[in-house]
Amino acid sequence: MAPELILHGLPPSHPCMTVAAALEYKTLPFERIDFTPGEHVEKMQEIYGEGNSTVPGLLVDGEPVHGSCAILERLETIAPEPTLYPTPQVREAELWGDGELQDLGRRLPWGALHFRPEAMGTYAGRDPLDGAGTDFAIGYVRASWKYHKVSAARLQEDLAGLPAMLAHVEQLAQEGVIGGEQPNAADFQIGATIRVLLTIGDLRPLLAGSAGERIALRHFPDNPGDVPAGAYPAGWTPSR
Ligand SMILES: N[C@@H](CCC(=O)N[C@@H](CS)C(=O)NCC(=O)O)C(=O)O
Repeated sequence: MAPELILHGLPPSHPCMTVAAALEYKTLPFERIDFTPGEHVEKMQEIYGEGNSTVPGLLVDGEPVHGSCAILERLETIAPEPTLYPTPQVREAELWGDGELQDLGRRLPWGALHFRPEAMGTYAGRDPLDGAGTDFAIGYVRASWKYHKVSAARLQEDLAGLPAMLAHVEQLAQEGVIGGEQPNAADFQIGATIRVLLTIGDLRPLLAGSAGERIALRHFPDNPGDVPAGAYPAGWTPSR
C-alpha cells in the first residue's frame, strides 16, 4: 500500500514543482499544503527540524524528508518504477541543478521584479498590480533582495554567468543525460528552474529553441509569472 504523502511548499517554488512533477510521474497520490511566505520558516522547522526552514518537505507516513534531492531519492525507494535515476550521470546532473542552477531561479526573478514590481501579481496568476499593489510589491521585493542576498552587483554577475550555465544544460541534453523520452530526476530539477527563468521576458530570447526551454515547457507547461522584456538594465542581459 502506498504511504501517506504530504508535500509542504510555498506556491511559487521551483523545487516544489520538481517534487510535485516526480510524484505525478510515479503516480503517487499526495496532499499538498502551501504555507504563507514568512510563516513557512517556523512551520517548516517545527515539522522538519531546526535549520530546515526551506521548502519543499515531504512527510512519508509522518516521517520528515527535507529538500528536493532527498525527497526524490526517497520517492525512488517508495516506487522504484518508473525510475528517476536511470544512470549515475542523472544523479550528478540533478545535484548540479540543485546546487548551481537552482539559486538563479530565485535571484533572477527577484532581480527583475525590482525594476518591474507591478509584475509581482503575475506570479500569483493575476494581472499586473495597480498603484497600491505596486507600493506593497516595492517593499516586498526589497525585503526579498535582502533575504535572498540579491544585490545589483550579484545580479549583473548572475546574468553574465548565465550563458555558461545554459551551455552546460545543452551539453547534458546532447549527452542524453536529460531531455530523453523518459523523464528523470535531472529533467525535473533543471526543467523547473528553466521554467522560472522563462517567466522573465529579458531571458526568453536566450532560451528560445534550447534544450532547457523544451524540457521546461514539456514538464511544466503552465506556470504563472511574466516580467516584460526590458526589466534588467540595458546591456546586462547576455545576447545569444
Ligand atoms: N536546494 C533546496 C533549496 C530549497 C529552497 O531554497 N527553497 C526556497 C523556495 S524556491 C525557499 O524555501 N525559500 C524560502 C526560504 O529560504 O525561507 C531544495 O531544492 O530543496
